Amino acid sequence: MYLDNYPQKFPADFLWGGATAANQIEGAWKTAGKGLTTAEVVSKAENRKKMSMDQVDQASLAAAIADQTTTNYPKRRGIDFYHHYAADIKLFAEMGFKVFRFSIAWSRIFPNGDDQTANEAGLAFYDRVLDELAKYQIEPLITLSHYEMPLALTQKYNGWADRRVISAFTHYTETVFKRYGKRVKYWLTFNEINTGTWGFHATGAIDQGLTKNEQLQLRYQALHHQLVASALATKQLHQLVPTAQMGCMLARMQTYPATPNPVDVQAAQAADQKNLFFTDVQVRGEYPGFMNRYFAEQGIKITMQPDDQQILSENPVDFVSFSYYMTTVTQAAQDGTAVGNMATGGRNPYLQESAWGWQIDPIGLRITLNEMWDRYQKPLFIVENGLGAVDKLEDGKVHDSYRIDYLRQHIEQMKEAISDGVKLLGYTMWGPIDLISFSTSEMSKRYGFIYVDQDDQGHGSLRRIRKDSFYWYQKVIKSNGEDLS
Ligand code: BGP
Repeated sequence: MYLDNYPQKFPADFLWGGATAANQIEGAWKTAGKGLTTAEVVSKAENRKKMSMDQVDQASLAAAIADQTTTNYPKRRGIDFYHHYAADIKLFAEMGFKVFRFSIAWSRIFPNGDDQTANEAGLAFYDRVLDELAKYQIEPLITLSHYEMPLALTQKYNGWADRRVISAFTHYTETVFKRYGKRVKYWLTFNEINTGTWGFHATGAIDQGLTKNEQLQLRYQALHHQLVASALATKQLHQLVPTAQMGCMLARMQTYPATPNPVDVQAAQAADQKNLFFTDVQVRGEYPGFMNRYFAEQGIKITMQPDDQQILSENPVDFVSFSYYMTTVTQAAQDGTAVGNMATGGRNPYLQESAWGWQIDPIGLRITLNEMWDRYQKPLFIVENGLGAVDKLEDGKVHDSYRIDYLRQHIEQMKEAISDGVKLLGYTMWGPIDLISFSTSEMSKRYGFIYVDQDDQGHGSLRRIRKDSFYWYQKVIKSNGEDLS
């Protein structure tokens, strides 16, 4: 027997599609009993290269609650997917989507997060979305928590900092598994769970005014609660719907050593470990030794209950999903230069960057896929990747060849990784329809194949227009990734 064969095509059942999040598309922020979410009290960034996500303290929170308009809080209006979902899904179907990733707004189902009874009108909305997807045989991929939670849980418990939020969450997850479980095979617990180390948008905990160390303590404790909640949700899903699969979701930030100097290589490895810590717990079921050391050295003490470790080890996820936008560079002596929205790393002189300063690295995706596969040996799913750019609408058209180039280069590298032996389930590019930016709340940072007529102030007809990339992606899906021209 000779070993002279390897995969050179995407698997026939490869899941092509797109990904969104409730707070960036739905709007209808007060409709049908929905409660206010943490995403809806975060105001716009002051400028394009600055992040707005964590500028929440008690004063800004009070001001946001008093302000009943959508003007300064674009995530309250989204792109009004709540009322356009049928037409939007029809457009996804026209492109040939096999999968659509979206998130459920917890506060549509439980307006205060810990209500005893679910809000039927909220549940019914996602039934309608699922009906529409079923019509076109588009597989749903649902994120249970994507950068938002009911604001009432922040007010009552300071979000995930308080262990009691775990039971509120598992009540919510049990409710949605029972309601939608038969129709949904793929689920994710927390979007980009690792970004909880950055604060409010992911933990729902206000920690302004604390020292850096106190902030870290609070955030890692909140994240421990999320890791336990994630394992408990995985257990529930497996019990309630044995055929369904749970995935974890990491903002993967591959980092390269700035030089071959071993001190830089070691620093890069340590930075990488902190990124991979979360998936390590969710896949391998225990806190890795390097984090125990890090916590001890930082004076961080994670409070655990006696059976937490068992919960984590008995309920690993079924597949590993991640977002991929950029890579970073690590030096032993960091200068703190920010690259992209969540990374603190040096610039890579070999790479181009987007208008928002995110460094573009298609080959890094192949490297990442190989490393993730080597480390976990579980099926991978790229659930976000894309280019935020300023699009120009000319004569009713958008010629976004830059977006096509970006996506083509990344898809080529996915194929290389598949040839390397990586098991990849699918690809949901980020923002198939223009939506509100997570980091800056701009509308003008567009990712979509579908243009949405709305500006940063919220003016516009909300009309949906197919961009050039729409027809390109249609061709990509039709040829199962063979025709990328
Ligand atoms: C990821 C988030 C998404 C998203 C995307 C693009 O980090 O999971 O919610 O929006 O990044 O980021 P942005 O919208 O800031 O350009």
